[in-house]
This record gives sequence, C-alpha cells and structure tokens, in this order.
Amino acid sequence: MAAAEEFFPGIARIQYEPSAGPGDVLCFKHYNADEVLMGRTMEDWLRFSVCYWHSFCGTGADPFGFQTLHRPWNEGTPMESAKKRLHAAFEFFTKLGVKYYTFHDRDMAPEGSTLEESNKNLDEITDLALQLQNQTGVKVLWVTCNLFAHPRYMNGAATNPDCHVLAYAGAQVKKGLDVAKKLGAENFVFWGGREGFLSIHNTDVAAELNHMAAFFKMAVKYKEKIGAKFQFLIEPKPKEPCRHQYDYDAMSVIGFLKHYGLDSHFKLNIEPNHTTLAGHSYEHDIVMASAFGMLGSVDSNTGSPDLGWDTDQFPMDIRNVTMVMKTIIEQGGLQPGGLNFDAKVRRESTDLEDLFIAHVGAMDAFARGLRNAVRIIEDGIVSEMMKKRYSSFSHGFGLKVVEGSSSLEDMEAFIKQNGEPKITSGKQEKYELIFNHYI
Ligand code: XLS
Ligand code: NI
Ligand code: NI
Repeated sequence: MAAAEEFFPGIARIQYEPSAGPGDVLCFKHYNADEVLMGRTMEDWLRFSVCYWHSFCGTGADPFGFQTLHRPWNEGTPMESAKKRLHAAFEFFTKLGVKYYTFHDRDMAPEGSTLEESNKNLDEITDLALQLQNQTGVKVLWVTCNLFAHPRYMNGAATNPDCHVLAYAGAQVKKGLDVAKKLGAENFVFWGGREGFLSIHNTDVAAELNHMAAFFKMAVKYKEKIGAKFQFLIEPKPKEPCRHQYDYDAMSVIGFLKHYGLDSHFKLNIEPNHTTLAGHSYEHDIVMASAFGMLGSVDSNTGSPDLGWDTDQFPMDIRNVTMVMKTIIEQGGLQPGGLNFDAKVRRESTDLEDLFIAHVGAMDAFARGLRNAVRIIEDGIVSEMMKKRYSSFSHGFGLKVVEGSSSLEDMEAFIKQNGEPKITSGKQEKYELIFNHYI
C-alpha cells in the first residue's frame, strides 16, 4: 500500500482460526473464505462489503449528543481528510479480507459550493480510489448519490415540488453514474430517504410518483448511453427521515416498478432493519423480493425490535442470517449484489478495534448462517415437507390451476364430485423444531 501512515497499528490481517477460544475476537472462527460449499467458495456466496458512510464517516453524534468517535483520518482540510480516509478504508478492507465497498458520492469527497466544484473534488478523490482498488484488488459493490443531506433536498429530490431541485438531483446522479462506471461498480443504488412526505395536506402524491418514475427513466437512459453494465437497485424503507416514504417495502417498490414499466431495469437492495421498521419480520422482504426474482443485494444489518428507528446494528443473530442465506442459496446467489454491512458501531464503542470486531462478528455470523443453510438444503427434509404440502398442485385439477386452464365452473364440478376437503395440519411447530436443529 502506498499509504505512509498506518491507521490500525497492531491489527494484522484477520485469519481463520477455527479452534480459537471465546475471548479471541480478532480472528474468524467460521468464515473460511476459500472453503467450498455447494460448489462455491464462502467468499463467493457471501460477497461481503464494507460501507463507507458509517465505518469511515460516522462520528457517533446523535440528536442528543456530540461526537464520540474521534478517528485519526479526520484531520486537515476536507480534501486532505478525504484522502486520509480513503487510505484508512483500504487498509481496513485489506486487513479484514473483504473484497467490496460501497459509498455515497458525498462521503467519498466533500460537496463544493457549485456542482462543478463538487464534481472536481469527486474526480480527484476517485482517481486515488481507482489507484487503491488496482493495488489491492478491492472493488466497488455499489455507488449511490446522497440526495437527502443537503438543505436543497429537504422536500425531496426526485419528488421535490420544485423541478429546479429535481434538476440538481439529476445532475448529481449523472455524475454519480459516471463515477460508478469509472470505478467499475457492480451496482448502483437509489435510496429515497426524502422521497415521500410529512404531510398529505401539501403533497400531490400522484404528481410526485410520476416525477420519480420520469427521473428513473432518465437514469436508465443515461446508463445505456454511457454503456454502463451495473445493476440498478432501489432500497425500500418505510419512513425516517420522511414520515411516509414511497419506497415503503419490497412489495410497494415492485408494484411501483411494474406500474411504470421499469421492472426490467431495477432490482431491490433489501435492508432488514428497514423491513422490520415496515412492521414485517426480519427476513420478510428478502423472501418477497426473491420470490419475484428482484432480490439484487442486501444491506446487512439489524435493528433493535424494541426501538422504532433504523439503529443499523451489525447482524449477529444466527437465526436471522440463516434464513437470509437459505433464501440467497435458493435463488442461486446474490451476484452482482452482495452483503453490504450498512451498520455502525455504537457511539459508545469508541475503540478503533471495535470497527474490526463488529465486522468480524457479523462475517462470522453470516458464515454460520451459510453453513446452516447449506445443511438445511442438502438434507432436504424441509424441502420434502414443503413439496408434500403443495403436492395437490402437481397433478389433476391442481395442475390445471397452475397452468391457468381451470375455471370457476371446473371448481364447482370438482367440489360436487369430491365434496369437503380434508383437514390437513400445517405443522408449524415441526418446521420450527427442525429449523432449530440446524442452528
Ligand atoms: C438509510 C439507508 C442508506 C442507504 C444508502 O437508512 O440505509 O444508508 O443504504 O443511501
Ligand atoms: Ni442501507
Ligand atoms: Ni438504513
């Protein structure tokens, strides 16, 4: 590495040490990158990614308290610290052994006082990013534009009532797409934090949704024009900072995309903490998006079920990650998406090593989830039970339903001939018990 300064002294490359004890936290006990499971390496199934905004820009400040995390890379002018931050980040990726990272345009380089200045800053810092990517082999999982922090976006970006603001967002996304192409990003994310409303009284919902669709169509067109190959992803979230966000959950986004004929151009980036904010179970949107062939990537984190906001904690719950990995294996993997840790260390976790411990813990949790899911799938007990549960649709009248060749008249005739269906147990507890066997 070209970095003169070491930001994480005393921490070496994290190794796989399966027999390490409970107190050994700077090693993997389960994640063995090169180990092959069901025909693929663990690294390939998991496609881990570190996020820039929480891990390298996070300060620990919350609405009630000041900065608690003082990082050695936050020194000098904004451009100087942007460069230091990049070196620190690449040292971190390499020591952790993660091959992907994600960032917002504005966490990579500071916003200037004009669009031209912001773009110039971005060009300079992404030149360095490209150099570090080439040196280390670390790649960009996705890029996104920050269309929510600047005051101009307080009433939304693509759904702003003022088309001047929409134009600014468009200009920013144009540059974001260029940057994503320059760095070889594999995906590009849209998260609409302020695409929604606080009050229905001042909001023309139909107009705003039309504008948002028009905005996405322009992005699709520009992506095609520059010949970029990355996958577009929309990240649903029901609220925060808006009271109501249009991209509420997986099914709302899928409905929106299909309504506007955009579904072949986008997939979904599902963040489980957003899913639980929408009132669903942890794995709900991952399963729903996957069922529609729309699960593109995962912002791997977790919330506190007793709190009503996006706490962005590192995913450590083995049951949850086993469910996620089972869905991912069943759909044949996440590529070109990945498991991006959109998670932050607590503001009380102030040591630099806590950043490593958090990622190591989450990666090991996912490695266990992967191993568990592989056993569930390879044993085939659950899938056999499921197959049996739906077996009436594999022949006769059920098959006609599946093929779309039955009618209500057929159903009436079927019932007249066969009478009352028999009561069949759903066996929920049996499924739960078997699932627990694997975790
Ligand atoms: C916020 C979102 C955000 C997106 C990227 O809640 O998770 O961090 O992932 O803009
Ligand atoms: Ni996210
Ligand atoms: Ni989030």
